[in-house]
Amino acid sequence: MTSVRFVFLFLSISFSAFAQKDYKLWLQYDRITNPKIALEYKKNIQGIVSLGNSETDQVSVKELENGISSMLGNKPEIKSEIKGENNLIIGSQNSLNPDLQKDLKQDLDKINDEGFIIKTIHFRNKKQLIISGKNDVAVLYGIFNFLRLMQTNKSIENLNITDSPKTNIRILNHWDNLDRTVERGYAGFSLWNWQKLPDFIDQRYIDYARANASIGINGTVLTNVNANALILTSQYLEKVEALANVFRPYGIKVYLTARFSAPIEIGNLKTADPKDLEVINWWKNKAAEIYKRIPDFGGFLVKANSEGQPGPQNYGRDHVDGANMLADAVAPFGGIIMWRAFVYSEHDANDRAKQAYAEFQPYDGKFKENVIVQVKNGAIDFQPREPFHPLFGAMPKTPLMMEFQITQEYLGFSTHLVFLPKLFQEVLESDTYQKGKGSTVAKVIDGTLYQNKLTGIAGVANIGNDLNWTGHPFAQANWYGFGRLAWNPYLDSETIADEWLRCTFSNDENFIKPVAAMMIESREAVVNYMTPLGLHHIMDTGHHYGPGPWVSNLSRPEWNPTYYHKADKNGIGFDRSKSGTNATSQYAPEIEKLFDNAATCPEQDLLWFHHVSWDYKLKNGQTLWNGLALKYQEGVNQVKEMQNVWNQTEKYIDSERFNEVKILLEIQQKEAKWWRDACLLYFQQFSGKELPVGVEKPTQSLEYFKSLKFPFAPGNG
Ligand code: GCV
Repeated sequence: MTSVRFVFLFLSISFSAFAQKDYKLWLQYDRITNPKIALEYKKNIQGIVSLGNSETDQVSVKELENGISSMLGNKPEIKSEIKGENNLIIGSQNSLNPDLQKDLKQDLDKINDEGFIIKTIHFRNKKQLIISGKNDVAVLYGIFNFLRLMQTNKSIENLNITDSPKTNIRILNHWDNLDRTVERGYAGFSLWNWQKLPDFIDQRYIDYARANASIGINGTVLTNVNANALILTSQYLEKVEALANVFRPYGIKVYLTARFSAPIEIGNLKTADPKDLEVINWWKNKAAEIYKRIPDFGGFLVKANSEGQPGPQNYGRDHVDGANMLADAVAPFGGIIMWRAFVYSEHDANDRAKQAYAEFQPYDGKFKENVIVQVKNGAIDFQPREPFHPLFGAMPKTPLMMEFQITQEYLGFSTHLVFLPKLFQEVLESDTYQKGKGSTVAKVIDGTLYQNKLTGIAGVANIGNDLNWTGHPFAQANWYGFGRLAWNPYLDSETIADEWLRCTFSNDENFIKPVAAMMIESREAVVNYMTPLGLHHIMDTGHHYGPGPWVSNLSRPEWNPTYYHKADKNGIGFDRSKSGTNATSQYAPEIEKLFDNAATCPEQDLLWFHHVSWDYKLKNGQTLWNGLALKYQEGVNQVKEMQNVWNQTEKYIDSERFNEVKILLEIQQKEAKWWRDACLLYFQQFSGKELPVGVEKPTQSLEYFKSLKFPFAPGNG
């Protein structure tokens, strides 16, 4: 009995230590081990003086106190006034005394409403450090930035930092259902415990807000775009209000998805026609009801007339009618509408990749001021690699916001280590040429290309109630990286990986260097073992887990992988050039020209735009068939190399996270081989060619791979 109890005790101790590390994300605040750095920090932070007293200010002081005492081993003194030197003074513009305001005037002029200043000053002849901004949330951003400087062991001796976010709406989209399942969620169930809300406030809600604020995320859409109207009933709005109250001090606004047919489903109306007066009034009253509860409610995100969701077209109206009607309802309260452009129809025989552009581009300039159109990064659907969406840059009179997917629907779920900032960066850096050279997607998104006032980036969240929030410890880096890029779309993924590793694991260069390189490589690895050379959407259908290039029996043609790869005896790939669907014509002439010609098309996108023969010569002299097979093999080799790198890290980090990642990489390696073998065996039927030297022989038959079924794969509703 005793030994059983002992074992249980032991297990629960090690379990909670494990849970704690994983749970703390990038806010570990580990003790600083470098004595020189620790000394410098101690010298410069003799006390904390908080000049403000709002809820946010209190959160700021608490975060500083916790962070600093955990990193330095002793609690800094909290002072009520600026006495002595080497204090850390925190306070927003209005709380600064006139002398400080004068000292910081130039810096305050440089930042926007959410920007911050971290500066070493000499105030009344004494050296001090000050963190300020135009309001208390901006100061909180500064504080998290300061703590990050400490976590990454940077000098704080002589600071002079001003930084402002480049986009206004930096938002997570939770595809969370009211029954707590998460569409395309691979980290457990939804964080939102609707049954216990509004009375029970889970500590997780607070830690979620902290984590988001630490990377500058300022909004969250709580519910799935495949929306349930019930969220708009008073029974649920009371719960939403409770969450909004938790998030407010952290500068996070709450948004909801609006089901277009809600006036019928919960309002007892006969129609949801956006031109119907009763419908218009219903939405106006609903908005008023929400704002009465939540005065800073952000607005609605809407998926309409897409994949079976109701919308204005059900009543012979268009997207502009629908979006503008909702925009009018929230405008008096300062709300916005994020209207999604993710549309394609089974009644449209056109190439799916062309449909969103064809439908939305003509609406340019027709939306109300408080509407922003949310566009996925590519024209199909969050593939391991897609060329940038042709709508970017093509709607100069309409604000467009980016929709990235942080959850790995098409990238191995939460089992595969894939560092997504690399993918995000590739998209943001893409040059649309819509206003000449240098018209990058980032400039469309941050509004500098067309001087849009409303700007934003959304990320489909990868968060659930798993102990480590995201299923894979490294998937935390994708949440982190998304936030950092939403703040500054020009950051590079190397910087993000470096920061995240230092804050999450260790500052030891021997750990950082190889692991950062592994993260950077991981994105190309997944492309190689799943969809090399521009292949796309060949995942098994429905759940999208594993390969399914053979699937061809679904009712909607564009749901079948065979629609996308078009492999036959003559070759492989989707001809989107002039000789095919002419999707290339949706890009600016410079890009159209580049993509339209197989010889100039970047090889990474070749099969996205061209159907080429199995003997087509690649730039490295290989035939297409050999090159494709070698790419699949390269992907597998890259995962093996990731394992080698990881296996060397044991001495630098805790054994719990080390082991967890090790096991996950073993699964990733197995699944990379599964992808390689299944795809090559399938495509070989058409190419009729042997595998080239260097490609390992498959260990199973094509029939075996085809027989695999996953009826309960997660995230599939
Ligand atoms: C929320 C893809 C996903 C769907 C998702 C949809 C969307 O089709 O598979 O699960 O639905 O995108 O973005 O609306």
